[in-house]
Amino acid sequence: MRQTNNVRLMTQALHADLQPMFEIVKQVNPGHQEFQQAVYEVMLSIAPLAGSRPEYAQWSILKRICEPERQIIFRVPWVTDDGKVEINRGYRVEFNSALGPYKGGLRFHPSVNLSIIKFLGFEQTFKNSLTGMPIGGGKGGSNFDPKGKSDAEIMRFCQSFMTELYRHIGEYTDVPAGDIGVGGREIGYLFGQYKRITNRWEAGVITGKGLTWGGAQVRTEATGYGTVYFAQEMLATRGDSFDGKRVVISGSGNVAIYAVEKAQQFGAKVIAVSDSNGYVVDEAGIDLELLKDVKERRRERLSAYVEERPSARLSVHGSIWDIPCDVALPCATQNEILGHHAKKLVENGVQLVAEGSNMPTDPEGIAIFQDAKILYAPGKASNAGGVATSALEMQQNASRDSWSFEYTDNHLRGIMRGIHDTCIETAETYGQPGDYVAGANLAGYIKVADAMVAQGVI
Ligand code: NDP
Ligand code: 2IT
Repeated sequence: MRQTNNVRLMTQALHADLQPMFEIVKQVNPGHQEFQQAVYEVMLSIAPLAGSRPEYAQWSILKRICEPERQIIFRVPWVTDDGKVEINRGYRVEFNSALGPYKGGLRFHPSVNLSIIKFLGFEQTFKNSLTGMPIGGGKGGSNFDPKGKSDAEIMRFCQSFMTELYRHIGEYTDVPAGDIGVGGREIGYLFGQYKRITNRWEAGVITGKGLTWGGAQVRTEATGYGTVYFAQEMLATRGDSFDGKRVVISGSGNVAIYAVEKAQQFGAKVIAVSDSNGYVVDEAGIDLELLKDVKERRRERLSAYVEERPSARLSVHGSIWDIPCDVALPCATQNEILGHHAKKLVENGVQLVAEGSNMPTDPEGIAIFQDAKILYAPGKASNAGGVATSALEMQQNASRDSWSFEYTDNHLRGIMRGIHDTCIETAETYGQPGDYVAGANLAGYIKVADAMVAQGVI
Protein backbone atom coordinates (compact mmCIF):
# COMPACT_ATOMS: atom_id res chain seq x y z
CA MET A 1 0.00 0.00 0.00
CA ARG A 2 1.46 3.31 -1.01
CA GLN A 3 0.26 6.67 0.16
CA THR A 4 -0.38 9.53 -2.23
CA ASN A 5 -0.64 13.20 -1.47
CA ASN A 6 -3.72 14.01 -3.53
CA VAL A 7 -5.99 14.57 -0.55
CA ARG A 8 -8.92 16.71 -1.62
CA LEU A 9 -9.71 19.05 1.21
CA MET A 10 -12.67 21.14 2.14
CA THR A 11 -15.01 20.67 -0.80
CA GLN A 12 -18.16 21.04 1.34
CA ALA A 13 -18.97 24.47 2.79
CA LEU A 14 -18.89 24.91 6.57
CA HIS A 15 -21.69 26.55 8.59
CA ALA A 16 -21.41 30.36 8.29
CA ASP A 17 -20.69 30.70 12.05
CA LEU A 18 -17.85 28.18 11.87
CA GLN A 19 -16.10 29.23 8.64
CA PRO A 20 -14.32 32.22 10.28
CA MET A 21 -12.95 29.89 12.97
CA PHE A 22 -11.63 27.54 10.31
CA GLU A 23 -9.92 30.46 8.57
CA ILE A 24 -8.15 31.24 11.86
CA VAL A 25 -7.08 27.60 12.24
CA LYS A 26 -5.59 27.68 8.72
CA GLN A 27 -3.86 30.98 9.44
CA VAL A 28 -2.23 29.89 12.72
CA ASN A 29 -1.35 26.39 11.45
CA PRO A 30 0.06 27.15 7.99
CA GLY A 31 0.92 24.08 5.92
CA HIS A 32 -0.36 21.69 8.59
CA GLN A 33 -2.59 19.87 6.14
CA GLU A 34 -3.45 16.80 8.20
CA PHE A 35 -4.32 18.94 11.21
CA GLN A 36 -6.48 21.27 9.13
CA GLN A 37 -8.23 18.24 7.62
CA ALA A 38 -9.04 16.75 11.05
CA VAL A 39 -10.41 20.10 12.29
CA TYR A 40 -12.46 20.60 9.12
CA GLU A 41 -14.08 17.18 9.50
CA VAL A 42 -15.16 17.91 13.07
CA MET A 43 -16.38 21.41 12.12
CA LEU A 44 -18.52 19.94 9.32
CA SER A 45 -20.32 17.76 11.86
CA ILE A 46 -20.87 20.19 14.71
CA ALA A 47 -22.88 22.75 12.70
CA PRO A 48 -26.10 21.86 14.65
CA LEU A 49 -24.45 23.16 17.85
CA ALA A 50 -23.90 26.64 16.41
CA GLY A 51 -27.52 27.61 17.09
CA SER A 52 -28.41 25.27 19.96
CA ARG A 53 -25.51 25.77 22.41
CA PRO A 54 -24.89 29.56 22.77
CA GLU A 55 -22.66 28.97 25.81
CA TYR A 56 -20.07 27.36 23.54
CA ALA A 57 -19.77 30.60 21.55
CA GLN A 58 -19.87 32.69 24.74
CA TRP A 59 -16.91 30.75 26.18
CA SER A 60 -15.04 30.43 22.83
CA ILE A 61 -14.98 26.65 23.12
CA LEU A 62 -14.22 25.96 19.46
CA LYS A 63 -11.36 28.44 19.40
CA ARG A 64 -9.84 26.86 22.54
CA ILE A 65 -10.48 23.25 21.52
CA CYS A 66 -8.45 23.75 18.29
CA GLU A 67 -5.40 25.00 20.18
CA PRO A 68 -3.33 22.30 21.96
CA GLU A 69 -2.80 23.02 25.65
CA ARG A 70 0.94 22.32 25.29
CA GLN A 71 3.32 21.27 22.50
CA ILE A 72 6.72 19.82 23.32
CA ILE A 73 9.41 19.37 20.64
CA PHE A 74 12.82 17.99 21.52
CA ARG A 75 16.09 16.64 20.15
CA VAL A 76 16.65 12.88 20.38
CA PRO A 77 20.34 11.98 19.96
CA TRP A 78 21.37 8.33 19.80
CA VAL A 79 24.27 6.18 18.63
CA THR A 80 24.07 3.47 15.94
CA ASP A 81 25.66 0.04 16.37
CA ASP A 82 28.65 1.19 14.32
CA GLY A 83 29.19 4.29 16.46
CA LYS A 84 27.54 6.97 14.32
CA VAL A 85 25.65 9.76 16.10
CA GLU A 86 22.09 10.22 14.80
CA ILE A 87 19.56 12.95 15.61
CA ASN A 88 15.80 12.64 15.43
CA ARG A 89 13.02 14.99 16.48
CA GLY A 90 10.68 14.04 19.32
CA TYR A 91 7.17 15.37 19.90
CA ARG A 92 4.49 15.27 22.56
CA VAL A 93 1.35 17.32 21.95
CA GLU A 94 -0.79 17.55 25.09
CA PHE A 95 -4.01 18.50 23.42
CA ASN A 96 -6.86 18.59 25.89
CA SER A 97 -7.18 17.65 29.57
CA ALA A 98 -10.84 18.53 30.15
CA LEU A 99 -11.82 14.89 30.77
CA GLY A 100 -8.66 13.44 32.31
CA PRO A 101 -4.88 13.21 31.97
CA TYR A 102 -3.62 13.49 28.38
CA LYS A 103 -3.78 10.02 26.84
CA GLY A 104 -2.65 8.77 23.46
CA GLY A 105 0.02 6.83 21.64
CA LEU A 106 3.53 7.45 20.37
CA ARG A 107 4.25 7.03 16.65
CA PHE A 108 7.74 6.26 15.33
CA HIS A 109 7.72 6.68 11.54
CA PRO A 110 9.85 8.75 9.14
CA SER A 111 6.78 10.73 8.02
CA VAL A 112 6.08 12.08 11.53
CA ASN A 113 5.91 15.87 11.80
CA LEU A 114 4.05 18.38 13.96
CA SER A 115 0.98 18.43 11.70
CA ILE A 116 0.56 14.65 11.98
CA ILE A 117 1.00 14.62 15.76
CA LYS A 118 -1.46 17.51 16.14
CA PHE A 119 -4.11 15.84 13.98
CA LEU A 120 -3.72 12.64 15.97
CA GLY A 121 -3.95 14.50 19.30
CA PHE A 122 -7.04 16.38 18.14
CA GLU A 123 -8.78 13.17 17.01
CA GLN A 124 -7.72 11.43 20.22
CA THR A 125 -9.50 14.06 22.34
CA PHE A 126 -12.91 13.21 20.86
CA LYS A 127 -12.22 9.47 20.61
CA ASN A 128 -11.28 9.33 24.29
CA SER A 129 -14.41 11.31 25.13
CA LEU A 130 -16.52 8.72 23.26
CA THR A 131 -15.08 5.85 25.33
CA GLY A 132 -16.72 7.29 28.44
CA MET A 133 -13.48 6.83 30.38
CA PRO A 134 -11.71 9.64 32.31
CA ILE A 135 -9.00 10.38 29.73
CA GLY A 136 -7.98 13.56 27.92
CA GLY A 137 -6.27 13.66 24.52
CA GLY A 138 -2.62 13.71 23.49
CA LYS A 139 -0.19 12.18 21.02
CA GLY A 140 3.53 12.01 20.46
CA GLY A 141 6.28 10.37 18.50
CA SER A 142 9.31 10.87 16.35
CA ASN A 143 10.47 10.85 12.74
CA PHE A 144 12.72 7.92 13.77
CA ASP A 145 12.43 4.96 11.36
CA PRO A 146 12.51 1.64 13.26
CA LYS A 147 12.82 -0.38 10.02
CA GLY A 148 16.14 -2.18 9.71
CA LYS A 149 17.33 -1.14 13.18
CA SER A 150 18.77 -3.67 15.63
CA ASP A 151 17.14 -4.28 19.02
CA ALA A 152 20.06 -2.45 20.65
CA GLU A 153 19.52 0.61 18.41
CA ILE A 154 15.79 0.62 19.16
CA MET A 155 16.62 0.42 22.88
CA ARG A 156 19.08 3.31 22.77
CA PHE A 157 16.64 5.43 20.79
CA CYS A 158 13.79 4.72 23.25
CA GLN A 159 16.06 5.49 26.21
CA SER A 160 17.10 8.82 24.69
CA PHE A 161 13.49 9.69 23.80
CA MET A 162 12.36 8.99 27.39
CA THR A 163 15.28 10.95 28.85
CA GLU A 164 13.41 14.09 27.72
CA LEU A 165 9.81 12.81 27.79
CA TYR A 166 9.88 11.62 31.42
CA ARG A 167 9.60 15.16 32.82
CA HIS A 168 6.31 15.74 30.99
CA ILE A 169 4.42 12.52 31.76
CA GLY A 170 2.94 10.73 34.77
CA GLU A 171 -0.07 8.76 35.96
CA TYR A 172 -2.01 12.00 36.65
CA THR A 173 -0.47 14.11 33.88
CA ASP A 174 0.03 12.37 30.57
CA VAL A 175 -0.04 8.64 29.78
CA PRO A 176 1.55 7.53 26.47
CA ALA A 177 1.08 4.17 24.71
CA GLY A 178 1.85 2.63 21.31
CA ASP A 179 0.90 3.58 17.75
CA ILE A 180 2.63 2.99 14.39
CA GLY A 181 6.15 1.68 15.01
CA VAL A 182 5.67 1.45 18.77
CA GLY A 183 4.63 -1.93 20.19
CA GLY A 184 5.44 -4.08 23.21
CA ARG A 185 9.21 -4.00 22.66
CA GLU A 186 9.39 -0.19 22.56
CA ILE A 187 6.98 0.24 25.50
CA GLY A 188 9.29 -2.01 27.53
CA TYR A 189 12.39 0.09 26.80
CA LEU A 190 10.47 3.33 27.41
CA PHE A 191 9.06 2.13 30.74
CA GLY A 192 12.46 0.81 31.84
CA GLN A 193 14.11 4.18 31.25
CA TYR A 194 11.27 6.07 33.00
CA LYS A 195 11.67 3.83 36.05
CA ARG A 196 15.45 4.23 36.05
CA ILE A 197 15.34 8.05 35.83
CA THR A 198 12.53 8.62 38.34
CA ASN A 199 13.24 5.71 40.70
CA ARG A 200 9.48 5.05 40.69
CA TRP A 201 7.64 1.86 39.72
CA GLU A 202 4.73 3.85 38.36
CA ALA A 203 2.73 1.41 36.24
CA GLY A 204 0.06 3.97 35.33
CA VAL A 205 2.54 6.18 33.46
CA ILE A 206 2.34 4.19 30.22
CA THR A 207 0.04 1.52 28.74
CA GLY A 208 0.65 -1.48 26.54
CA LYS A 209 3.04 -2.97 29.11
CA GLY A 210 4.02 -6.65 29.19
CA LEU A 211 1.57 -9.00 30.90
CA THR A 212 3.98 -9.90 33.71
CA TRP A 213 4.78 -6.26 34.60
CA GLY A 214 1.53 -4.35 34.79
CA GLY A 215 0.10 -4.83 31.29
CA ALA A 216 -3.52 -5.70 30.61
CA GLN A 217 -4.90 -8.77 28.89
CA VAL A 218 -6.47 -7.90 25.49
CA ARG A 219 -4.55 -4.60 25.05
CA THR A 220 -2.55 -6.13 22.17
CA GLU A 221 -5.72 -7.34 20.46
CA ALA A 222 -7.97 -4.45 21.49
CA THR A 223 -7.89 -2.05 18.52
CA GLY A 224 -8.38 -4.76 15.88
CA TYR A 225 -10.97 -6.66 17.92
CA GLY A 226 -12.75 -3.43 18.82
CA THR A 227 -12.98 -2.34 15.18
CA VAL A 228 -14.59 -5.66 14.26
CA TYR A 229 -16.94 -5.52 17.28
CA PHE A 230 -18.01 -2.05 16.17
CA ALA A 231 -18.51 -3.21 12.57
CA GLN A 232 -20.52 -6.19 13.84
CA GLU A 233 -22.88 -3.78 15.65
CA MET A 234 -23.23 -1.77 12.41
CA LEU A 235 -24.07 -4.88 10.39
CA ALA A 236 -26.63 -5.89 13.03
CA THR A 237 -28.57 -2.65 12.39
CA ARG A 238 -29.29 -4.12 8.93
CA GLY A 239 -29.97 -7.62 10.25
CA ASP A 240 -26.60 -8.78 8.90
CA SER A 241 -23.35 -10.26 10.27
CA PHE A 242 -19.73 -11.04 9.28
CA ASP A 243 -20.58 -14.64 8.47
CA GLY A 244 -19.43 -15.42 4.90
CA LYS A 245 -18.37 -11.84 4.11
CA ARG A 246 -15.36 -11.07 1.88
CA VAL A 247 -13.17 -8.73 3.88
CA VAL A 248 -10.21 -6.59 2.80
CA ILE A 249 -7.95 -5.19 5.54
CA SER A 250 -5.13 -2.75 4.81
CA GLY A 251 -1.92 -2.83 6.83
CA SER A 252 -0.39 -5.86 8.50
CA GLY A 253 0.62 -4.39 11.84
CA ASN A 254 -0.92 -4.57 15.29
CA VAL A 255 -4.39 -3.28 14.35
CA ALA A 256 -4.67 -5.20 11.07
CA ILE A 257 -3.54 -8.56 12.48
CA TYR A 258 -6.14 -8.60 15.27
CA ALA A 259 -8.86 -7.31 12.94
CA VAL A 260 -8.08 -10.33 10.73
CA GLU A 261 -8.24 -12.62 13.77
CA LYS A 262 -11.63 -11.39 15.01
CA ALA A 263 -13.19 -11.17 11.52
CA GLN A 264 -12.15 -14.79 10.91
CA GLN A 265 -13.56 -15.84 14.30
CA PHE A 266 -16.85 -14.22 13.20
CA GLY A 267 -16.92 -16.37 10.05
CA ALA A 268 -15.59 -13.88 7.51
CA LYS A 269 -13.10 -14.65 4.75
CA VAL A 270 -10.25 -12.13 4.85
CA ILE A 271 -8.73 -12.09 1.37
CA ALA A 272 -6.19 -9.27 1.46
CA VAL A 273 -3.73 -7.38 3.68
CA SER A 274 -0.95 -4.90 2.84
CA ASP A 275 2.22 -3.16 3.94
CA SER A 276 4.02 -0.14 2.53
CA ASN A 277 5.57 -2.26 -0.25
CA GLY A 278 2.31 -3.62 -1.69
CA TYR A 279 -0.70 -5.80 -1.01
CA VAL A 280 -1.26 -9.52 -0.80
CA VAL A 281 -4.33 -11.23 -2.21
CA ASP A 282 -4.95 -14.69 -0.82
CA GLU A 283 -8.21 -16.11 -2.14
CA ALA A 284 -7.81 -19.14 0.14
CA GLY A 285 -8.15 -16.73 3.07
CA ILE A 286 -5.28 -15.13 5.00
CA ASP A 287 -3.25 -17.68 6.99
CA LEU A 288 -3.22 -15.86 10.33
CA GLU A 289 -0.51 -17.95 11.98
CA LEU A 290 1.83 -17.39 9.02
CA LEU A 291 1.02 -13.65 9.02
CA LYS A 292 1.79 -13.39 12.74
CA ASP A 293 5.00 -15.36 12.29
CA VAL A 294 6.19 -13.10 9.46
CA LYS A 295 5.16 -9.79 11.01
CA GLU A 296 5.24 -10.21 14.80
CA ARG A 297 8.04 -12.73 15.34
CA ARG A 298 10.33 -12.32 12.31
CA ARG A 299 9.54 -8.61 11.58
CA GLU A 300 9.75 -9.31 7.83
CA ARG A 301 7.95 -7.97 4.76
CA LEU A 302 4.79 -9.45 3.22
CA SER A 303 6.95 -10.87 0.42
CA ALA A 304 8.02 -13.52 2.97
CA TYR A 305 4.34 -14.46 3.48
CA VAL A 306 3.86 -14.93 -0.27
CA GLU A 307 7.00 -17.08 -0.57
CA GLU A 308 5.55 -19.57 1.90
CA ARG A 309 1.90 -19.44 0.78
CA PRO A 310 1.17 -20.81 -2.72
CA SER A 311 -2.41 -19.39 -2.83
CA ALA A 312 -1.16 -15.82 -2.28
CA ARG A 313 0.22 -13.24 -4.69
CA LEU A 314 1.88 -9.90 -3.98
CA SER A 315 0.86 -6.87 -6.00
CA VAL A 316 2.72 -3.58 -6.17
CA HIS A 317 0.40 -2.04 -8.80
CA GLY A 318 -2.95 -0.35 -8.26
CA SER A 319 -4.46 -0.39 -4.81
CA ILE A 320 -5.78 -2.86 -2.27
CA TRP A 321 -9.11 -1.02 -2.59
CA ASP A 322 -9.47 -2.27 -6.19
CA ILE A 323 -10.30 -5.74 -4.81
CA PRO A 324 -14.06 -6.41 -4.75
CA CYS A 325 -15.21 -6.99 -1.16
CA ASP A 326 -18.23 -6.72 1.15
CA VAL A 327 -16.34 -5.16 4.06
CA ALA A 328 -13.26 -2.89 3.98
CA LEU A 329 -11.29 -2.20 7.16
CA PRO A 330 -8.49 0.36 6.63
CA CYS A 331 -5.90 -0.39 9.36
CA ALA A 332 -2.66 1.21 8.10
CA THR A 333 -2.42 5.01 8.13
CA GLN A 334 -4.02 8.41 7.37
CA ASN A 335 -5.38 9.26 3.91
CA GLU A 336 -5.04 5.74 2.59
CA ILE A 337 -8.55 5.90 1.03
CA LEU A 338 -8.80 8.83 -1.37
CA GLY A 339 -11.87 9.79 -3.37
CA HIS A 340 -11.08 7.51 -6.30
CA HIS A 341 -10.48 4.55 -3.98
CA ALA A 342 -13.84 5.15 -2.29
CA LYS A 343 -15.53 5.34 -5.68
CA LYS A 344 -14.01 2.01 -6.70
CA LEU A 345 -15.04 0.33 -3.44
CA VAL A 346 -18.64 1.53 -3.89
CA GLU A 347 -18.71 0.47 -7.56
CA ASN A 348 -17.54 -2.98 -6.48
CA GLY A 349 -20.41 -3.25 -4.00
CA VAL A 350 -18.78 -2.63 -0.61
CA GLN A 351 -21.42 -2.63 2.16
CA LEU A 352 -19.38 -1.48 5.14
CA VAL A 353 -16.23 0.52 5.84
CA ALA A 354 -15.06 0.75 9.47
CA GLU A 355 -11.79 2.57 10.17
CA GLY A 356 -9.14 0.86 12.30
CA SER A 357 -6.57 3.52 11.42
CA ASN A 358 -6.83 7.22 12.26
CA MET A 359 -8.33 9.44 9.50
CA PRO A 360 -7.73 6.91 6.70
CA THR A 361 -10.44 8.35 4.44
CA ASP A 362 -10.06 11.81 2.90
CA PRO A 363 -13.05 14.22 2.89
CA GLU A 364 -13.95 13.37 -0.71
CA GLY A 365 -13.94 9.64 0.12
CA ILE A 366 -16.16 10.20 3.17
CA ALA A 367 -18.69 12.11 1.04
CA ILE A 368 -18.72 9.24 -1.49
CA PHE A 369 -19.42 6.63 1.22
CA GLN A 370 -22.14 8.79 2.73
CA ASP A 371 -23.83 9.51 -0.61
CA ALA A 372 -23.82 5.78 -1.40
CA LYS A 373 -25.54 5.13 1.98
CA ILE A 374 -23.17 2.33 2.88
CA LEU A 375 -22.38 1.69 6.54
CA TYR A 376 -19.40 3.95 7.25
CA ALA A 377 -17.74 4.51 10.65
CA PRO A 378 -15.00 7.07 11.38
CA GLY A 379 -11.91 5.90 13.25
CA LYS A 380 -12.55 7.98 16.33
CA ALA A 381 -15.55 5.70 16.98
CA SER A 382 -14.56 2.34 15.48
CA ASN A 383 -10.90 2.22 16.57
CA ALA A 384 -11.51 3.47 20.14
CA GLY A 385 -11.14 -0.05 21.56
CA GLY A 386 -7.36 0.33 21.84
CA VAL A 387 -7.37 3.41 24.00
CA ALA A 388 -10.41 2.16 25.94
CA THR A 389 -8.46 -0.97 26.89
CA SER A 390 -5.51 1.28 27.80
CA ALA A 391 -7.88 2.99 30.23
CA LEU A 392 -8.81 -0.46 31.58
CA GLU A 393 -5.07 -1.09 32.04
CA MET A 394 -4.82 2.18 34.01
CA GLN A 395 -7.81 1.09 36.10
CA GLN A 396 -6.13 -2.24 36.91
CA ASN A 397 -2.83 -0.49 37.71
CA ALA A 398 -4.56 1.98 40.04
CA SER A 399 -6.23 -0.84 41.99
CA ARG A 400 -3.20 -3.17 41.72
CA ASP A 401 -5.49 -5.71 40.11
CA SER A 402 -5.24 -7.99 37.08
CA TRP A 403 -8.26 -9.15 35.12
CA SER A 404 -8.70 -12.30 33.00
CA PHE A 405 -8.72 -12.24 29.21
CA GLU A 406 -12.40 -13.14 29.01
CA TYR A 407 -13.49 -10.53 31.55
CA THR A 408 -11.49 -7.78 29.80
CA ASP A 409 -12.69 -8.82 26.34
CA ASN A 410 -16.31 -8.69 27.51
CA HIS A 411 -15.65 -5.23 28.88
CA LEU A 412 -14.17 -4.14 25.53
CA ARG A 413 -17.13 -5.53 23.65
CA GLY A 414 -19.53 -3.66 25.95
CA ILE A 415 -17.59 -0.41 25.45
CA MET A 416 -17.70 -0.77 21.65
CA ARG A 417 -21.44 -1.47 21.77
CA GLY A 418 -21.84 1.61 23.96
CA ILE A 419 -19.92 3.84 21.53
CA HIS A 420 -21.93 2.45 18.64
CA ASP A 421 -25.23 3.18 20.38
CA THR A 422 -24.08 6.67 21.40
CA CYS A 423 -23.27 7.43 17.73
CA ILE A 424 -26.65 6.16 16.54
CA GLU A 425 -28.63 8.00 19.24
CA THR A 426 -26.74 11.28 18.85
CA ALA A 427 -27.08 11.23 15.05
CA GLU A 428 -30.82 10.70 15.46
CA THR A 429 -31.16 13.48 18.04
CA TYR A 430 -29.56 15.91 15.59
CA GLY A 431 -31.67 14.78 12.62
CA GLN A 432 -29.03 12.72 10.81
CA PRO A 433 -30.11 9.10 11.39
CA GLY A 434 -27.52 6.48 10.44
CA ASP A 435 -24.72 9.05 10.10
CA TYR A 436 -21.91 7.68 12.28
CA VAL A 437 -19.65 10.63 11.44
CA ALA A 438 -22.13 13.19 12.76
CA GLY A 439 -22.96 10.98 15.76
CA ALA A 440 -19.30 10.42 16.74
CA ASN A 441 -18.19 14.02 16.27
CA LEU A 442 -21.20 15.55 18.03
CA ALA A 443 -21.18 13.16 20.99
CA GLY A 444 -17.38 13.36 21.39
CA TYR A 445 -17.37 17.16 21.11
CA ILE A 446 -20.29 17.90 23.45
CA LYS A 447 -18.75 16.03 26.38
CA VAL A 448 -15.40 17.81 26.06
CA ALA A 449 -17.07 21.20 25.47
CA ASP A 450 -19.38 20.86 28.50
CA ALA A 451 -16.40 20.00 30.72
CA MET A 452 -14.50 23.03 29.38
CA VAL A 453 -17.46 25.32 30.10
CA ALA A 454 -17.63 23.93 33.65
CA GLN A 455 -13.88 24.33 34.25
CA GLY A 456 -13.68 27.98 33.16
CA VAL A 457 -11.31 29.83 30.85
CA ILE A 458 -8.01 27.94 31.22
P1 NDP B 1 1.92 -0.87 13.14
O1 NDP B 1 3.19 -0.14 13.12
O2 NDP B 1 1.80 -2.09 13.97
O3 NDP B 1 1.45 -1.25 11.66
C1 NDP B 1 1.27 -0.26 10.70
C2 NDP B 1 0.93 -0.91 9.37
O4 NDP B 1 0.53 0.10 8.45
C3 NDP B 1 2.10 -1.63 8.75
O5 NDP B 1 1.63 -2.69 7.95
C4 NDP B 1 2.73 -0.52 7.88
O6 NDP B 1 3.46 -1.03 6.78
C5 NDP B 1 1.50 0.23 7.41
N1 NDP B 1 1.83 1.65 7.23
C6 NDP B 1 2.17 2.52 8.21
N2 NDP B 1 2.43 3.74 7.70
C7 NDP B 1 2.27 3.63 6.39
C8 NDP B 1 2.38 4.54 5.32
N3 NDP B 1 2.71 5.84 5.52
N4 NDP B 1 2.11 4.08 4.08
C9 NDP B 1 1.78 2.80 3.89
N5 NDP B 1 1.65 1.88 4.86
C10 NDP B 1 1.88 2.29 6.09
O7 NDP B 1 0.82 0.22 13.60
P2 NDP B 1 -0.65 -0.02 14.17
O8 NDP B 1 -1.24 -1.26 13.60
O9 NDP B 1 -0.58 0.12 15.65
O10 NDP B 1 -1.42 1.27 13.63
C11 NDP B 1 -2.14 1.26 12.40
C12 NDP B 1 -3.13 2.41 12.40
O11 NDP B 1 -4.06 2.24 13.49
C13 NDP B 1 -2.54 3.81 12.59
O12 NDP B 1 -3.31 4.74 11.86
C14 NDP B 1 -2.73 4.07 14.08
O13 NDP B 1 -2.77 5.45 14.37
C15 NDP B 1 -4.09 3.43 14.28
N6 NDP B 1 -4.44 3.05 15.65
C16 NDP B 1 -3.60 2.26 16.39
C17 NDP B 1 -3.97 1.89 17.66
C18 NDP B 1 -3.15 0.95 18.47
O14 NDP B 1 -3.59 0.60 19.57
N7 NDP B 1 -1.99 0.51 18.02
C19 NDP B 1 -5.22 2.40 18.28
C20 NDP B 1 -6.06 3.15 17.38
C21 NDP B 1 -5.64 3.47 16.13
P3 NDP B 1 5.07 -1.08 6.88
O15 NDP B 1 5.38 -2.11 7.93
O16 NDP B 1 5.51 -1.47 5.52
O17 NDP B 1 5.49 0.31 7.28
O1 2IT C 1 -4.78 6.06 18.20
C1 2IT C 1 -4.94 5.49 19.30
O2 2IT C 1 -6.03 5.49 19.87
C2 2IT C 1 -3.80 4.77 19.88
N1 2IT C 1 -2.74 4.71 19.25
C3 2IT C 1 -3.91 4.14 21.22
C4 2IT C 1 -3.71 5.16 22.32
C5 2IT C 1 -3.63 4.61 23.72
O3 2IT C 1 -3.38 5.43 24.60
O4 2IT C 1 -3.83 3.41 23.95
